[in-house]
Parts: sequence; structure tokens; C-alpha cells
Amino acid sequence: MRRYSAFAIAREAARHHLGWERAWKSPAPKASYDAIIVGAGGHGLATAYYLGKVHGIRNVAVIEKGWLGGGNTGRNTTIIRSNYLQDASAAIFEKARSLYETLSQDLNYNIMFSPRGVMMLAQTEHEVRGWQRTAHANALQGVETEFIGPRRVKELCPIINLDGPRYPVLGALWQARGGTARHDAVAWGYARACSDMGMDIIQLTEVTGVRREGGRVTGVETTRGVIGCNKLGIVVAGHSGVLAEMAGFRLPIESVALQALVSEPIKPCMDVVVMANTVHGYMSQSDKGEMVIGGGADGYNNYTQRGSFQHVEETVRALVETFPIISRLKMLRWWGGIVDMTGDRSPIISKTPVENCFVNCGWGTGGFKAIPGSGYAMAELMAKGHSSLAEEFSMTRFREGRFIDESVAAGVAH
Ligand code: FAD
Ligand code: PYC
Repeated sequence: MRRYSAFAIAREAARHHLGWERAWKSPAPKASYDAIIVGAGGHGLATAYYLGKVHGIRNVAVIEKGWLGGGNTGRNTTIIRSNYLQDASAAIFEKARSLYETLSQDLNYNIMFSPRGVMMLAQTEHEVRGWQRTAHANALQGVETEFIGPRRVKELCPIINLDGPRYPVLGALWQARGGTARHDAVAWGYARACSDMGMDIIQLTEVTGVRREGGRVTGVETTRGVIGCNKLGIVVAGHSGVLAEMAGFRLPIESVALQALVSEPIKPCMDVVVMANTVHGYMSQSDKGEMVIGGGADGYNNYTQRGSFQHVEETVRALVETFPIISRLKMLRWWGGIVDMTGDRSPIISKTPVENCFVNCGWGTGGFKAIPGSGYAMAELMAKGHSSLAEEFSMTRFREGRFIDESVAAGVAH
């Protein structure tokens, strides 16, 4: 595949942009592969990419029932940070954040990574203590964060109201190297790089069954027939329980909708990301000028990828005290994605009771930021049978009581 470059743009401009190649191929499935990944979201595509790039396993298919990046990867609010509390989480999220820094160059695709800084507000005394504790933990983990006072919060985000009557801003956990990236571009960049390595990305094809023989995976049943494989990676977020059932085991996952909305575009007024976890809302400004706003997860299980009016009202009501300017904004659109939640709000990257069948899920409300690190770890686990980054996230932790409690760092009310 030809590299993207300033020279390529100039060349194509001179010939009316008629010479661009398709970014990825859409091949018919082969009879079998060394590895199949189910789910062409960010995590599935990143897994395939690092299988090829790091481990030289390139006879790989990524099977997607819809279009690539059409799940949560294309529905999220793109916040990237690694300010988690537990060591295992900090390690994988920091690996991901650092890979994001050079991902555009690595993939030769502009993912528009914007390290604009992320702050998590402290609006109660309890939160002040909580975020100070996280800042200390991060210092030990080698993750750069700091606890900042209200004056610095106001300097970094002038539109904020520090003196709300219910929840004044008492400080914030600040990660200067956190930020955002263009979510579709992350999926598209990985897809293009996978296709370039000769991998097959098979869209509009649903996996409907998992074939096993003697306790070992042998292939998948799909809406386009049976496809054989030596190794299978299940990376389907909110549908993980459905796929696990096909493979004959159960996962401790609940599926709920998480919603977000964007306003009409306005002039640049906010160049950091702010999360206000006490009131359950967060906001950033997109490159187009829209205010990107999200709230808490729905309180009931469902598989409907839609937003709801009452959620929009609840989220805006929660944020308007801290950001009075949003009271006069018009909303452009709102939507929902089905997130996969575990009991300790940490992911599962694991072997399963079926030999050579692996699962990566449970990223819940916070998996966009993890995509490169998660794909890196999952690929290592599939290729070598072990991965130090993934070790703590085995599904056996729920049986053994080794929880990795990140319900606060997840930053979104559940
Ligand atoms: P997905 O992108 O959902 O990919 C899974 C794919 O599997 C889908 O494309 C689906 O079609 C496919 N699939 C399912 N079943 C089958 C089948 N039977 N056969 C074939 N394919 C199948 N995270 C952050 O870090 N920061 C944020 O700011 C953030 N904001 C969010 C805001 C919202 C509104 C939502 C919904 C989520 C947010 N998240 C955020 C979470 C993040 O989006 C997810 O954790 C992450 O995108 C999950 O990626 P994935 O690749 O695992 O899943
Ligand atoms: O995990 O940072 C996060 C997040 C923000 C919004 C949804 N998830």
C-alpha cells in the first residue's frame, strides 16, 4: 500500500484525487486462518495489528457483523488518560497512552491525537482526598499526574464556575499528557495497517457459533459459512456474554447503554478535557467546535444503541452549575453505545475454558483510551500464551477474589 505523505496529497491534488487506493480490502473469507478475531472495534483491530507487527502472525481474519468501528469505538467521547489507581491498570493504560503518542507515525495514519490535558474535578472533600491518593499512587507507578488547586483549574479552564452553590470546585486531578484522539481514525488506521499486512477484514458477517473439538476451538460459524482457525480472539465489548455462551462458558459481564451528546459548534472556548464525577458529567470541545458532553451509564441492562431524552436532560442539568455557558447551547445529536461492565470495573484479557480461545472485554465506559495497550497485551497472550500486562486481568480473578477495583477511576457513574 502506498504511504500517505504531504507528497502524496500534492500528487493526488494534481490528478483530481482519482489515484487514491482503497484504505483496506474487502475480501471473501478463506477456508481457515491461523487466528480469527471476532469484532472489528478498536480492540479487535489493534489485537490483529500487534499479532502481525510484533509476533509475525499475519494469516489473520477480523470478522465484524456491522461495519468496522461502528460499535463503541465510533460512539465514544475519546478521552485518553492513564490516571488509574491500581498498579495493573496504571501499567496497561499508561502503555496505551504512550503508544497513542506515536500511533499516527506508527500506522502512517493521522489519528489526531491531541494531548491537551485531562482534569478530573474534586467537588467534595471526599473527592479531594480520593484524587490526592490517586496522584500519590500515580507517582509511585511512574504516571505523571498532579493534584491542582481551584486557581490553577480556572487558569486551565476559564469557562468553569468555581463557586457553584451545591458543588464548588475544590481542586482537580490533572494529567497534562492525557487528551483525545479521533475515534474513527483509530479504527481506520489499524484496519488499513492490518490490510496492508495481508490480513482479511471481513465486514457485514456475523459470528453465530463457535466450533470446538476435544475442548479446543476449531473455527466459527458465520452468516457466510464456517471458517476454521487455530486460535480465536473474542473482542466484542457489549456482546461478549453472547459470544461466550456460543463457546460454552459464562462471563461476569453486564451490558448497559452509555450515552453522549454534542452541541452546535461554537468558537474555541475550552482546550482541556474536564470530568466532573460527583455530578456525573464530562465535557471537551471537538476540533469542529462542538461541545462533546457525556453522563453516567443507564441503570438497567439493554442492547439498544440509542440515546434517550431523559439522559440528555439529566446530564446537562448536572453540568450547568459548573459550566453555565452550556445553558444556552443548542444540542445537535445524541447517541448510545452498549458497554460491557465487570463487577470491579476492570477489563478481562484472558484465556478461557476452551483451549486456544481468548477473550478481551469488560472495558466498560473507559476502553477507548486503552485500545493500543489492550491490543498489544491481547496479541501477546494469543501468540505466546502469556502476557505480563494481561496477567492480572485474567477472568479467574472473579473466582479467586482478586478484584482490581477501579469503580472510581472509571470516572463515569455506574
Ligand atoms: P466495539 O467498538 O464495540 O467493537 C466490538 C465490535 O464487535 C462491534 O463492532 C460489534 O459490531 C462486533 N460484534 C459484536 N458481536 C459480533 C458478532 N457476533 N460477530 C461479529 N462481530 C460482532 N472510553 C474511553 O476511554 N474514553 C471515553 O471518553 C469514552 N467515552 C465513551 C462514551 C460513550 C457514549 C460510550 C458508549 C463509550 C465510551 N467509552 C470511552 C468506552 C469505549 O468506547 C469502549 O470501551 C471501547 O470503544 C470498546 O471498544 P471495543 O473494540 O471493545 O468494542
Ligand atoms: O474513561 O475517561 C473515561 C471516560 C470518559 C467518558 C467516558 N469514559
